Amino acid sequence: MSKTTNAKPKAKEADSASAAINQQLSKEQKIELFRTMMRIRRFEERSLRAYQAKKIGGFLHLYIGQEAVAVGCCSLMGKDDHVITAYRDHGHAIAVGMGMNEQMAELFGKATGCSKGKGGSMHFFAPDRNYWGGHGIVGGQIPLGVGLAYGIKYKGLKGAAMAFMGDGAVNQGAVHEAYNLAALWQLPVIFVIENNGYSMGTSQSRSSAGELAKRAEGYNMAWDTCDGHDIYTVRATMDKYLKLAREKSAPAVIEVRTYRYRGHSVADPDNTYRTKDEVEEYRRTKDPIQNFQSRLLAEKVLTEATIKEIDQAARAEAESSIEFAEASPWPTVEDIQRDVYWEADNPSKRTSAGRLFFD
Ligand SMILES: Cc1ncc(C[n+]2csc(CCOP(=O)(O)OP(=O)(O)O)c2C)c(N)n1
Ligand SMILES: [Mg+2]
Repeated sequence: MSKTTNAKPKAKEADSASAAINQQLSKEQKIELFRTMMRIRRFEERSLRAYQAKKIGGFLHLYIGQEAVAVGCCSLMGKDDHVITAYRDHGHAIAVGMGMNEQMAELFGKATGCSKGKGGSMHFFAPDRNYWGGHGIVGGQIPLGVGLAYGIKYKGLKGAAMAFMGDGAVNQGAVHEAYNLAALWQLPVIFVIENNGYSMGTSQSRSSAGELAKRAEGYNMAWDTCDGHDIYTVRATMDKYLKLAREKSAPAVIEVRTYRYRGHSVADPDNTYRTKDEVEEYRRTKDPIQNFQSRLLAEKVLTEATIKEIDQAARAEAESSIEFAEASPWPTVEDIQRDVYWEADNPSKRTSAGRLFFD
């Protein structure tokens, strides 16, 4: 993985467990964070097997290795906070509370899926949980995240939008247009760069000049970096900037350093741009679930027995989501044009003119 030259102090990473936001966690809440990370990992592993069995078509971008980022960030959400991300979106969906059944059904293309089987892996949505997807155009979700923040401010709410992107997305022009408006209009948005070191098969050092989050300085925005393998650090860092966003409507760019163990999409070759040793080294020394597990064992929050129980329950839940997806109906032909344009679904309220579909 390419090295970044981070000039920022890392003292906060030394003991993020002592940050107030982590100190105030109850034993049950810590177990819940751990359980959510474990559920993401088991869901992803099970969906990979289903993909290999040809039950899932299209792409499948797994979140394995990055669990502490989505769970850490989403665990801080209040009722007026919103989340939007790219196509690597299963982890965030579980982190905001979406069930495995509607996720697996979506992967299978079934009508009971979270997007009625019409979105697939890259387009998980749960507006009722303030989760706005699931977007396939690299960086395309970032202006939309600024729109969410604009809505929050316009309505006078004390919320914030978290707009997630990868390390490759930072080079998209639309991201810079979004930064500009967020800073100009002082919108409550946190741009979260999940830096897993690669965009497809291109390492950060081959694609990006300078330090990623520091680009915020050009827009007079706050920025920071943090270790994304440690959920306490993610929470401590994000809490600070979420509070500034909610209370002072201040935007920020946060780079969270993480790693993905699987190929970009599971159908992609994974041995051409990085070594097996590199992946193994991350697994052995930085795995976010192992890290948190060790912490919680030391804190006497978990025991070997409870870890096993949580793991088995997550596996069983993933397995039963497969059964649910298998048993679910396919979307119908009649349904194909529904949920595409709001105007088509609500003709009596339509105010625009023009044709919505091609003949
Ligand atoms: C505008 C656009 N260009 C190219 C692609 C093809 N593409 C899909 S994912 C990806 C890499 C993005 O990497 P990164 O932002 O680091 O996210 P990660 O996959 O690591 O989560 C590319 C180039 C695309 N989907 N959209
Ligand atoms: Mg990346």
